[in-house]
Amino acid sequence: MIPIIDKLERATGKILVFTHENPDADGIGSMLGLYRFLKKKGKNVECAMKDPVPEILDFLPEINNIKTLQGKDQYDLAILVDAAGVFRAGTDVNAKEFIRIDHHIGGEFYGGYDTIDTTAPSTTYIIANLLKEWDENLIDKEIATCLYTGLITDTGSFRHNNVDDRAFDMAKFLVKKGADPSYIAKMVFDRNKLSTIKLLQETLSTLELYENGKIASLIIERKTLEKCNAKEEETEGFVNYARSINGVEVAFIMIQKEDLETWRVSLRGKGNVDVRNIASYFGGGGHKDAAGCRIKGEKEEVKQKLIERITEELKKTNFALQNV
Ligand SMILES: [Mn+2]
Repeated sequence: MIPIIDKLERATGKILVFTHENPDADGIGSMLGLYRFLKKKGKNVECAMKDPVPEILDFLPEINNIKTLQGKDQYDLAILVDAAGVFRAGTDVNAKEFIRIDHHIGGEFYGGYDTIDTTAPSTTYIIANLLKEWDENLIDKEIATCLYTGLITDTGSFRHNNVDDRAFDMAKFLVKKGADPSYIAKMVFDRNKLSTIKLLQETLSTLELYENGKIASLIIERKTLEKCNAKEEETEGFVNYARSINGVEVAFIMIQKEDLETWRVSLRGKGNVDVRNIASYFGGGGHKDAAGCRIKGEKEEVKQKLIERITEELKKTNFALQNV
């Protein structure tokens, strides 16, 4: 038996399932799917995260049962999903023991029950496999909906380079279990708010290209968010418009934080440049085609630093190509 299943089967204390701050659909889908399954198993389980639920995910089953993560709550066992370490929770977590279920490379390890597969298309994929192995009959339409949602969002609707036959096998399994692909796609992709589209319009007007069109940048300042009456979570996916331009190898978006001096940077690649190298240079992390970091400084200065670093990575690629 897989160690983590054996461990959870035996667990009798208070269990927490939690995910990272600025949560995405894979983090929340993983958390809710596992939470509902453990509840059905009769476990004393809670799920919590630091930030409010992104409105776009309000359709997920069990969404109203998510608590606000607070350091003062004490747990016997805390299961972190879709994050490289407890530090990603954005707040203190009090537990006697931690387990990590994730697909990010590197990060913190808590022991032999950690279940990490860096080749998995999503964390919901890993959780679906575990639950299937543990007790397939307990996977209902609600759990399947949570897990399928993480699978389609983390794979960019089965378009990213993390997609292989396993992703489609899992999609088939979850659809058989009741996940409705058309309904979920509609809920996730076709409910844009007017404020989001207005913000997109403003954001696209900041588009700039560098290095003969190989690098593309977008910038969102705090005042633009305010002008459009939009929240930061509405910027999800904007960077992909810059990435989608023919010839662009690396696209990035800089989003100004509340303190006005920190920029949250999302980087996207197309397979030729490992954008994780760029993010990790600035203390961040992620995957080969999608990574992020935070940089402090003035707008132009931060942008120049990023462009310089990306140009370095591009050179490596050109050099590698010339030597083939
Ligand atoms: Mn993920």
